Amino acid sequence: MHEIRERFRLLHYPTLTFGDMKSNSYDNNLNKSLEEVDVEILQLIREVKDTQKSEIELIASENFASKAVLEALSCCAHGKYSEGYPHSRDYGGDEVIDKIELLCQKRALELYELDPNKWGVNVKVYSGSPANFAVYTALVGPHGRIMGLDLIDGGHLTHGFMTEKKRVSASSLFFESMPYKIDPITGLINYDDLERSAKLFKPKLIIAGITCYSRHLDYPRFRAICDSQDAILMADMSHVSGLVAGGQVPISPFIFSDIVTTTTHKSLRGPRGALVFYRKGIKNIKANGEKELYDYEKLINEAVFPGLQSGSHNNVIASVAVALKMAHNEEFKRYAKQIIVNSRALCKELQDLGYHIVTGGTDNHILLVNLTPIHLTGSKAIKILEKIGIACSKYTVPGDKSLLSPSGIRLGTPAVTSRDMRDADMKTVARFIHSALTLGIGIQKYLLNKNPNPENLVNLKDFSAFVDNEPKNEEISHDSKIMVLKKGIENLGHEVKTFASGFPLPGFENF
Ligand code: DSN
Repeated sequence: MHEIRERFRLLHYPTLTFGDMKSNSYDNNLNKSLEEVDVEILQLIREVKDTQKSEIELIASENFASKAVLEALSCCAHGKYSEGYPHSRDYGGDEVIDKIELLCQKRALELYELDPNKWGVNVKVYSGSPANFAVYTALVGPHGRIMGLDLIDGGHLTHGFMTEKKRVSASSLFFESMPYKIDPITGLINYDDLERSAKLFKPKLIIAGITCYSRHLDYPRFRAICDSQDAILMADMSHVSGLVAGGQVPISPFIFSDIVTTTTHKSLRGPRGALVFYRKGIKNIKANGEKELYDYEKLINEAVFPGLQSGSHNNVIASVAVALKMAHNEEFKRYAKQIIVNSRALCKELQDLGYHIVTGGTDNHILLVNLTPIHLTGSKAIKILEKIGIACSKYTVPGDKSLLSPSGIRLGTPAVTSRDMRDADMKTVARFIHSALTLGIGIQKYLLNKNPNPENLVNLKDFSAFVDNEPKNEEISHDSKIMVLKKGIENLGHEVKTFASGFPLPGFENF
């Protein structure tokens, strides 16, 4: 190798050393590491990693991707353009990209045990929101009607969310949406109500999907309602796709749905991406023997490209393929099972500590804690939890009137399970949550005593200021109540950090 380079130098640049030749190129930075090129960003990335190591991650939609998934994600395929589909590209040089995309499709179908004659999959949508939008674009059409679980009741933004005053999501702006609801007492989806509304609204498509709902969905019931209105059933299994892959749901959404969308980065533990599965082949054989075929494949693929996207993210497709392979084995099944064991253990411990869990329990990776009885808002709860090193999201509970002031917190176990936390650890986590919320109540009481008001209200700004920095040190040392609360936050923060740092974190060592 060295000899060849030397001959090349003598032939073309006899007066330069090889080092000179390199330094004469346009850009000498192209093979330098991030450490050499951009310490500022590297430092921030390391801070993200340090936080991940030392905190307890209970955001239900998050997870930690494996090292192999992350390696594929940062691979050279990222720079390739590949408009079109395998064997039908607008650009030359995509032969290998075709292989990656086809392999990803094959693995997606195999993982969910789908017959390639009956199901197809589009693997190039960028993420969950565009995946759902692509389906509506393909199958519902402009101003066609869709129905999804209301956001305030645990549905997703892209399932048609709008308020009384504003069509917030593009899925309600370009399509006509009507929500279905949960029962305000039980917290369970009111299927009878959905059936009645569907009869009146006559949607073209109904979405069976959740972002904050802790129970299995009744897919057979969704199917029956869709059939009664000749509607398409689309399952958005983004939150539970890892549980479906790991065989941890009683009924797979594929059995009853026409379309299944999913993100790939939640319980499935892949990179940020999405998949759109669609039925294909024979839909029905008519009385006269004529075969009616599904027409989803062409419509969906055309909606994705060229309808909504140009090039694909080929590194992501490669990385999704790795995640799908890693989800197709016994280890992943054990992982998926443990997610639910952990979720139930966390739920039980919180219930034993006196907390009210919406629906009375959980079937999946999510639990929704109703904080109304302890008079602490979801916003204040996530603030104090964040301060002591527990990340989770605020969420509305049955009875809440506004999305802006939710009375609950949503907890999820995919990420902590990827860190090898077990049911016994969930007891410790529940006790940390309890201690933090108790501190939150104490802070609220203290602030209220200091500034009494007829509404008995402490605003989030004052609460956060107390948690983060105020009062100042001099004030603290003169007020024993403040000292107890501040010391409590500090000690709990140390405990959480020591606990969390003891668990492994998937991915690269420091990155
Ligand atoms: N917003 C995400 C979640 O947390 O569930 C889904 O897009």
